Amino acid sequence: MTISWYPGHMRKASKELAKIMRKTHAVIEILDARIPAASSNPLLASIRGQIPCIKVLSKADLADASITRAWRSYFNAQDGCLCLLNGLDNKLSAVDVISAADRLLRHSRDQLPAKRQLVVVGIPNVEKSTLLNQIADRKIAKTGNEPAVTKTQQRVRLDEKWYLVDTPGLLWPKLEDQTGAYRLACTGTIRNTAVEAEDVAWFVAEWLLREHRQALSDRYQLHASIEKPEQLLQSIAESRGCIGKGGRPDWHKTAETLLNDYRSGKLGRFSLEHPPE
Ligand SMILES: Nc1nc2c(ncn2[C@@H]2O[C@H](COP(=O)(O)OP(=O)(O)OP(=O)(O)O)[C@@H](O)[C@H]2O)c(=O)[nH]1
Ligand SMILES: [Mg+2]
Repeated sequence: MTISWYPGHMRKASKELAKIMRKTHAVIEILDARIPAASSNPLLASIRGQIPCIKVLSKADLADASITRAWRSYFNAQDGCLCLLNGLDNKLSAVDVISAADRLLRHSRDQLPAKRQLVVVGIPNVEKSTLLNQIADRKIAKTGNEPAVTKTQQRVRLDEKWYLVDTPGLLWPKLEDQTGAYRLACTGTIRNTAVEAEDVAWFVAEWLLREHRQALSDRYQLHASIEKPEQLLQSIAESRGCIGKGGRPDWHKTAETLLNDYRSGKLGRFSLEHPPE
């Protein structure tokens, strides 16, 4: 199945984002630490243009720590860019974000107005609103473990100089790279009505069997003979009681079980992407 998801509210949100860029001094682009390449939205790159960017690798608690460090070095080597990590075990504060923005803008300090604006952008469900609440230190924006929770921009004052704007999660009109699209789907970025859970679980099963066989064996007590995705899914259906009418496996429930285990980190901390050499 070809994955594609660009609902009308995203088209509208991208226009609204372009409008506030003129008054924006730095952008905070949130990337999923497990898939920093697939979660880099080309539409956001073009809307941002040359505005300095803090890249935040989010949900770092779910990604491989050493691969995430390599990604941080990769982004820190880019012009006009500074990379920070955020996760349950390493929460960014307003001080971290403001001092990163000040460092990024140190050469143009004299031309900056008294009131400055940071805008949080990124794909859906990547923790933009969570970060806004976290650094404002109060619950302002609605958050939720599903894509497209935020539908409108929301602005909050951080200190006497800095304002922060939360924005709706954005994808782009055509997901040309379907491997990237499947990575987005398996981390929970694409609304579940726009994908088949069984297809996404198959993608995850193939990848885990190839790269993280031991983690699968530990969680599902796999028999050594299991090599193929269909065998893995059959085994999960049996061991987790995902059985439907007539005693046959309920493939949808089986798929959701595997996806939930992966997304919640129960299988381990795994990154799907390495930085380019
Ligand atoms: N593992 C992990 N999950 C997190 C973390 N922060 C947030 N989450 C999860 O990410 C979900 C989505 O967070 P939101 O902040 O609503 O995401 P968003 O980017 O604002 O999403 P949209 O508004 O839909 O674009 C939350 O419900 C949490 O389940 C984190 O540091 N680690
Ligand atoms: Mg949000």
